[in-house]
Amino acid sequence: MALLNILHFPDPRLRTVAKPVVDFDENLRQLVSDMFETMYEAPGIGLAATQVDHHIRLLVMDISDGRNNPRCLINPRIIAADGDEEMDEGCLSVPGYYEKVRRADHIRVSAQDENGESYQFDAEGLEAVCIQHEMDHLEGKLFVDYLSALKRNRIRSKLVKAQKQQVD
Ligand code: K1U
Ligand code: ZN
Repeated sequence: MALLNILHFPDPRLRTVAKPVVDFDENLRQLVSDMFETMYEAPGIGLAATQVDHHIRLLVMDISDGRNNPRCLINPRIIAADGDEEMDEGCLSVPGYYEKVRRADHIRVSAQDENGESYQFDAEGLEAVCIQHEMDHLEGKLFVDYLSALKRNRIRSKLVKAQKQQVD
């Protein structure tokens, strides 16, 4: 098991569009395990492979209060979406900032598990929001992209300043 480094906005690697997973092998299962460890330690309720500089269509999540309901989505697709809601979102790649984002409230998702088995499920509320947030990462998109340019640039400046202070 290993903790992985989480990329921070505005790192350009966060803009990479992830490629489909084709090999369901031991390397993939090790990455999934490391991503869960990294997400729980952060702590976060989700983590996309993009955030740890692996550009494949893989995300992990656990929105349960007990942190005991791990879920791994590989090659996820939203096959139906309904309603919309506005919810405060945070991001481990944009540390310290929470902003409201409007997204679909109910979604039906198709994905594969670590063994390549396909499955489908319905999600709503925070689970639906988290899946959409993580799937955006796989497209190189961040929640700050839904904000005004003014807000996004303010966040960028503050994070760049904080990152420089960490190096100095
Ligand atoms: O960076 C990420 O993609 C993870 C992100 C997921 C997310 C949060 C809120 C709405 C949508 C998506 C986080 O987990 S940020 C941290 C967070 O929200 C949290 C952390 C610990 C306990 C509860 C929430
Ligand atoms: Zn995020």
